[in-house]
Amino acid sequence: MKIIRVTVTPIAFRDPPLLNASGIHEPYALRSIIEVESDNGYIGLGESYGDAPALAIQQALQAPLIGLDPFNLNGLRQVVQATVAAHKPASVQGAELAPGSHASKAVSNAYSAFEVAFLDLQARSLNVPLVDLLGGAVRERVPFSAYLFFKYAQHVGAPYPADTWGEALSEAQIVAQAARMIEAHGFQSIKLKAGALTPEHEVACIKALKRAFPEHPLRIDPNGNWSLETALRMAQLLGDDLQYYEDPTPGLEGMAELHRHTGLSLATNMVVTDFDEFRRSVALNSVQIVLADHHYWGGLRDTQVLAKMCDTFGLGVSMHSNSHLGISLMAMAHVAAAVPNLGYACDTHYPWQEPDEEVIKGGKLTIQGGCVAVTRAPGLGVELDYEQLAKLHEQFLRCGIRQRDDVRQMQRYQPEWKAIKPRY
Ligand code: GKR
Ligand code: MG
Repeated sequence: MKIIRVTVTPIAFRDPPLLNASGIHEPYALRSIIEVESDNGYIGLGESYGDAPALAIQQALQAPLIGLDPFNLNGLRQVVQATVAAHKPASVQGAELAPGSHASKAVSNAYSAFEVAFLDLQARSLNVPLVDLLGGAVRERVPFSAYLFFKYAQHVGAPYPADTWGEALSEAQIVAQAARMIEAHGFQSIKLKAGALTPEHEVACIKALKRAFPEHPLRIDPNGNWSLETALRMAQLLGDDLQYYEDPTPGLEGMAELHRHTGLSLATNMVVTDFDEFRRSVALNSVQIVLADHHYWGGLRDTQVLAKMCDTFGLGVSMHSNSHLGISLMAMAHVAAAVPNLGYACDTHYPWQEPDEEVIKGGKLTIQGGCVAVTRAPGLGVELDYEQLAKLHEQFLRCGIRQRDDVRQMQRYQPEWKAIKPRY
């Protein structure tokens, strides 16, 4: 089997004005859609970062991958390494919440983007679901959590009509957001993205959620925007309200000290983002739960390796998310289905994406009872809708955004806004 076509299409889709530690989401999120076609007529799909540095490498890989056997993942890795070495990607400022833009992750990001498409292609040609290539599903349905954000009602400059979620800044508005998300998708656990408003207010919102949803495990994620002192103070206020405390304070050392003082379970997608940081985290006992993300951990197979290592070192494992569409959601579901020790509902931004902006046939995938059902059709079990792909590509060309920058976007609301970490 030989690859005869590789196409990387950048797309942009509407993204609500969601607040976070860096600032605020821009009106459009960027992704790339990857197609890898083999000489027996199958097409494997992938979805990855669409920010300029990641996209440049993905596009540079289109030609050198022609002729490769899609079963040759070691060959893919060699081609990716050579292409990244030739490109020397630079680090991007203001994008620390978009791991796709970290220069140090260039090889694992690019490898992952194509590994998923290669595995999809392998599975389609073998007529099996992709999860079977990962050892088979230990669960048919993968749990996800309701991912809440503080948000404004409308983007600055009103580039398109306001979304239907409205403003969410107060306790009551956050509880209403959770209620709507749970009503629509049946989520069984709740995550609040924090680090945006004052820590005391964000903790008060957790308390309000606890009163409204006493049975739902809760998490708060300030993205390292609280000093150690603040994180300790908030831990006291939070008591045992949380299932886990996600990235409250920056750095492996800070997290280790927080755990030493509080005994709380700490989760991360910020201080353990590669195997070297994993090793250092184990030595310091910095975190107890690693939030994997195949997009920057080097693909579906390396995510399984990470999960195995978590098991070996007695750590929990779950999954992190950035803004994404259905190909990524299904890739997450297939790998999560093949991770026996997945102990917590995974994150997903998916409910925030508009129903008319899915790139797969049939529109948005359903999340029911808080779970995504793992497809049993060959490969990832999803097909590209080429009209939607063309529409979202057009939107990419028009929107003018080439690199996520939540800091610069916040400066459009507050010109004096600065990137400060930790802010509180
Ligand atoms: O989309 O604003 C966001 C999130 O803050 C995202 O960028 C983070 O990477 O969801 C992520 C997280 O759990 O840290
Ligand atoms: Mg996080």
